Amino acid sequence: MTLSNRQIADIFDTVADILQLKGEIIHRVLSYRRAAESIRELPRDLSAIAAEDKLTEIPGIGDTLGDKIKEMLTTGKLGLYERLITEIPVGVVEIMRINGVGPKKAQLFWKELNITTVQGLEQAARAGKLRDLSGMGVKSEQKVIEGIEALSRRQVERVPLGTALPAAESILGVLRALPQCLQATVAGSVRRARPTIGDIDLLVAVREMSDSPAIMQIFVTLPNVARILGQGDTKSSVELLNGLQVDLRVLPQERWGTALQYFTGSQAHNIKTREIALAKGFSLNEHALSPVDSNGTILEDAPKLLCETEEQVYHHLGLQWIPPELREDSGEIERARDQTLPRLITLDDIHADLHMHTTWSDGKHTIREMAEAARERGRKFIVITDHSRSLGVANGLSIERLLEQQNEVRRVDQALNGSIRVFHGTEMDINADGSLDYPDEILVQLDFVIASLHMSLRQERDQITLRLLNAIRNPHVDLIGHPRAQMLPNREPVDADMDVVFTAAQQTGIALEINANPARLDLEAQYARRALDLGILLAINTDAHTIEQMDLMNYGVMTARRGWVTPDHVLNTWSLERFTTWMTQRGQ
Ligand code: DGT
Ligand code: CA
Ligand code: CA
Ligand code: ZN
Repeated sequence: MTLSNRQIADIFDTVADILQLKGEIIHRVLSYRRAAESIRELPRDLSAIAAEDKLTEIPGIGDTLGDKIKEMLTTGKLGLYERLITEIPVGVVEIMRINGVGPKKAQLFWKELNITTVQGLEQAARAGKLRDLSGMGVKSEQKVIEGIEALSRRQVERVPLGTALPAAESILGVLRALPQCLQATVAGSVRRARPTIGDIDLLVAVREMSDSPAIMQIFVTLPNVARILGQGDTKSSVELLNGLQVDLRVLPQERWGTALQYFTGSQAHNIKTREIALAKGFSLNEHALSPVDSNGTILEDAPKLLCETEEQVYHHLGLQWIPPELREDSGEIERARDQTLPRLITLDDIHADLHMHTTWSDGKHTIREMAEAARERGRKFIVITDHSRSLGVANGLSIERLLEQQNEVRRVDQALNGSIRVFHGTEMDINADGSLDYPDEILVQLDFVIASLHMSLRQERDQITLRLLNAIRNPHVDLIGHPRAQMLPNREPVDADMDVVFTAAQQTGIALEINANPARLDLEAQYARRALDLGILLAINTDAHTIEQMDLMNYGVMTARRGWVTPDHVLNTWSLERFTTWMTQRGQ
């Protein structure tokens, strides 16, 4: 059996861990980590890419790692990994991953006390056996215990962007109101709009660093702070009641640009920008661009370049300013150098919402209420898409009720008199056996048809792929809703063969959804980007079950931006005329 992308990424991650434990040079460790990360984000199977001999086109994969991937694909194993795991017990790798332990200490506990499991480490720590080791003490022993406790407390490692962003905004609201605060923003993975977040990184600019302590004091005593993890003048960290960690950095206004660029990341993007800076004779960090000599040593007497804006940082590097959502070292730097970054979609481009539910199935508001709320939000047209008959749990519509609903949609549409157009559609289930939940003679009567997977999501790859193909090949279906059926942060996507799915979509001209609900964000960015490359149309929809959920559109837009999506490829940026023409032509 061939290894999946995920299995290969896991092997690379463990290799990185073990190499780090063995004290390998950090460059080698990082190259395995970067490869693992890159593989997890791939929109295609490694085996398919290998068959086209294109492994080295994957960011972070060169000849060496490409060969290792081939080895795993053909033999199901990696010789290097097999060797490494005989050298170091797996438990030691786990210990290394505990917050506050790291490779050096894991090695120490193993060599000195023969500790090879997390449980063994906890016992030793509680028995006071760690404090006498060299470099340890009562305090660091306590830290180990806390690290292990945090391990069991933290059920999920990452939280959805939809949890982190509002938490960040609410803290920023408090900080921005302080007189010492000149500006405040979120950086890190939240600013890059990753679908899940490790921790929140906030930045505040002040005129003088003497303004910092007052800000830090307010920050660490916010009402939703559970614990203070550290408090200083330049950096403080807290854990919120919901378990999220927030890092706040305070810095002088004149260094805002370099700091924002640095702390937005990603690490891979920053490695590249630092290389470019070095080639231009500068060392780039969060404080400044500092002139260096030919050995890369900072020239202390030479004046440093301070940047108050990110645009200045990128300008000094000879680059166009790069939208944060693109900063993953996946081609954005090359395009910025050529001044050819795409004009990414924004929330202002969105005129429509093509997926929403009402009281007819499992929504909370009526058709009229949803339509008026959409109009208030500036939408020019919407489609009402309640669930279909098989989805009993969601009060799915029988054929009779569906047709009855159509009358009401028409009435509401007329009553609103062109101030917003309301179309009638469905979110039809793709049944477990691959059949579609309504017959063609019913589908043909609807304005717009979404087909989605909701049940039997753990089926074998062939069956899941077949279900999607049946929907894609039906000429009455216009859009596949949340195509991978993932739930963030923990429910895995379906195991469909996405190459096959995309090829079929390309042939039939069906559109694929980016579902904006932060629990879904599906298609994810890398798949959206692949769809775009193949010329497949997209739609960004809220799938709102309440009026309030219509405001989640921005998460879909951020995801699309991460996927390099430009407005023209997205149905709901189109004019009413263009959309209706497209709709009418399909299914004929
Ligand atoms: P997360 O928190 O796991 O969702 O992901 P990020 O990207 O927010 O990562 P985080 O919080 O560790 O750091 C935020 C950014 O700050 C990161 O993208 C790059 C920068 N950064 C922080 N620490 C370091 C570091 O030690 N080295 C480098 N090169 N960059 C760093
Ligand atoms: Ca972070
Ligand atoms: Ca952080
Ligand atoms: Zn839905």
